[in-house]
Amino acid sequence: MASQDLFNAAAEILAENDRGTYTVPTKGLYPFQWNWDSCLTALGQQKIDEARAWTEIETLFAHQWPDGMVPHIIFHQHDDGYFPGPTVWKTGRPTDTSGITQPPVAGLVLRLLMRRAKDLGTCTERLRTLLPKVVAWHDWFYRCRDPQGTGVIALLHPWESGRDNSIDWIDALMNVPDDGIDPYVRRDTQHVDASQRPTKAEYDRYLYLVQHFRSLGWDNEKLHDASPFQVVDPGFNAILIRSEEDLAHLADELGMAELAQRLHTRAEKARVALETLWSEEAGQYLCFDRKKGALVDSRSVGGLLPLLAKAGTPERQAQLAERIREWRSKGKFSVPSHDPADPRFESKRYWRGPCWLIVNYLLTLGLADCGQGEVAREVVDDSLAMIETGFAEYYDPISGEALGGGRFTWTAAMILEFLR
Ligand code: 9WN
Repeated sequence: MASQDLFNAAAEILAENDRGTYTVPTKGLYPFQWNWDSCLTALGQQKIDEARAWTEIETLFAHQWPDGMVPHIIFHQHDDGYFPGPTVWKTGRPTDTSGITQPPVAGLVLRLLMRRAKDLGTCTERLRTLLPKVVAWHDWFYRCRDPQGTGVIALLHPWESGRDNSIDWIDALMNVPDDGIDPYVRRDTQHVDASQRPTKAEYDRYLYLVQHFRSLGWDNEKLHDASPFQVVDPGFNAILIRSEEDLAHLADELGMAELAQRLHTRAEKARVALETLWSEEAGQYLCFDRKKGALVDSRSVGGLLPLLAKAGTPERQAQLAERIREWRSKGKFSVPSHDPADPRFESKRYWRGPCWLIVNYLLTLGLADCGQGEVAREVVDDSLAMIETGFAEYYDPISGEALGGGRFTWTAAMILEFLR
């Protein structure tokens, strides 16, 4: 497709999924506002309507919890098409929300929006209001998800990672009980072929965790220690570090030197802690299971994302870039969400193998920063090639086939970024 046609097709999807002050990921399958979807979508929206992009993020932060947490779903309107809905979460917020969070891309997105701002005065004003809220979210992460002060934070639910059914979580998740769960009916498998979605055994545990946290009144001062699932994800932590540094730069630009220093210092500590997740044997970063006290033997794309935080030595960064090429050579397109050489790899099942354009985008930012521009260009080319099969939720890295939900918002937004 010619660039202008692609631009128009992507813009049409953003418009179609726009609900005025927020955007749904796709009609039917995901009828509410999702946290990291919205932030990444704002990047695409900026190309069309800068003011609308800021509104997207402001709407999300209008539903921040008093303790600083920013929920992963905001249930703006009633819709039975998605499970689990507000009656399962029961978080008791004025507008219903879920009770867990998602990858903190807001900070890095805000810096990009500012760098490309057309109406600098208005954007600066909007940033002044948003920045303290994003900082409060980061403070929440380190207070509630790293109570021992290790420098890295833990996820308490696979949905928080945004990489829901990754092989990274299998072992830790199977240690979560599956008894006493209220009867439920999944809706996702009514929209999408079940072979492209998580299994029932996984959903049972996802729901056990939700019910367990609900029974603790969603009190974030208690949840970490009480959770049977505590996993440190290098990808999630890298996003947090990158966003933290971007917030520090923005704070500096706003003349908030003290805040900028505090954020820089915390990011530095996190960067050092992230290196404890490096595995020489795997040649990449791995998750750490806090309950077990051990690294997780699972080579997923989460372990390549530290490129985004410019983590590690140039040698380690080169190894991560090498992984991307190696995984691509076993299929056809980059970047599979898991090493195709792993027998547990599944090319069509959600986060067990398929390529996701948002992850590709984050990796291209990191690759470019780490002096790996050539690999970054290959990732962009592959992303543009896969889009020929449709603006899908994810793609088979071997065939390039469009999978999951269709006419997907953040996929369209990423195409607008790649066309830049
Ligand atoms: C649970 C909306 C979200 C993304 C996640 C993706 C998927 C939800 C689900 O869809 O997760 O949050 O029900 O499968 O894994 O990254 O934010 O697009």
